[in-house]
Amino acid sequence: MKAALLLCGVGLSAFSSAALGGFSALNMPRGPTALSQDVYDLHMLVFWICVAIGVVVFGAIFYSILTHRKSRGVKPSQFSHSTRLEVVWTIIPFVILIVMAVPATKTLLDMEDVSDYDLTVKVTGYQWLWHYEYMDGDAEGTAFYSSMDRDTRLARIRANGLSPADVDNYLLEVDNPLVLPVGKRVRFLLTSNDVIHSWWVPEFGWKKDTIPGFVNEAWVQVDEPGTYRGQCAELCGRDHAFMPIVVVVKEEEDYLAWVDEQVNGAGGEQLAAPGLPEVPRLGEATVMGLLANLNDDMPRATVPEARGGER
Ligand SMILES: [Cu+2]
Repeated sequence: MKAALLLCGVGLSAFSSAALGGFSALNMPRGPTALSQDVYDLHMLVFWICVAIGVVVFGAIFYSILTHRKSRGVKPSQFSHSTRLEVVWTIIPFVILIVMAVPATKTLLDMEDVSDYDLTVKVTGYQWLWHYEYMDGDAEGTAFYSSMDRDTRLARIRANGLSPADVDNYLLEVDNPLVLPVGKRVRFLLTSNDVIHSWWVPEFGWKKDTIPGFVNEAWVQVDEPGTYRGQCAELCGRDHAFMPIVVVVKEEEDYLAWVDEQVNGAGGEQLAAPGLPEVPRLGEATVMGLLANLNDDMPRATVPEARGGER
């Protein structure tokens, strides 16, 4: 009997640690930025408040069912309208809401504050790829399209014999990733050429819609070099699931080498994918003009339908 209990105990603890390990994989990622840490902390605060409320409410229900049931001869009390109770259950939720609202407001304000940036990248959504343009800083003028990589495209077609299992980062890899310097405050200006898309890298802690005729703003400061992946998070059409986002964050030196390659080397030519149209380049003043005068003269370029596989 003791052995069976011990076995049960070991089994249970193994199950719970596996469940906890799995939980962190299911949970929101912490991310490499101070902002994403704040978002994660906020998420966990609200989560644990919900857990506590659940435990208290269900605890009260089960306690009442078990100890005050009819079969134990308990007589129900006949009172109605307790003013004291009404006051208590109004004040407690109010306090809980304040506890959640204060850090949430602080984080939201921080998220929307795009001042004091070091460089600006304009992101334009297309059905179904992204266009990035560096509007200032060392890489000013660099612009390129970023679409799903060739191996993933091939693996999507069964006749190729290439299995998705054989492709690294299937559906999450691009030909030209967005490259950013580490520790720099990057402002994004996000817009769209055709329909609404949404630029989302989960580890950055936010997503932002890209809307035709509008320019949305967001920012990120990544403090750890690395590769961060995301996808379009808006149902934008047939190939909605096939417009991944890859952001490569490089150390200052590596970033400058990349910039040099784009500005002076062959990088620019490679990046101008054949068959894709030139996107009109917008200056800072133009973008600000657009913000003030929405829906007017939004530059449009059409992307040819047959793009896949020819690269
Ligand atoms: Cu999209």
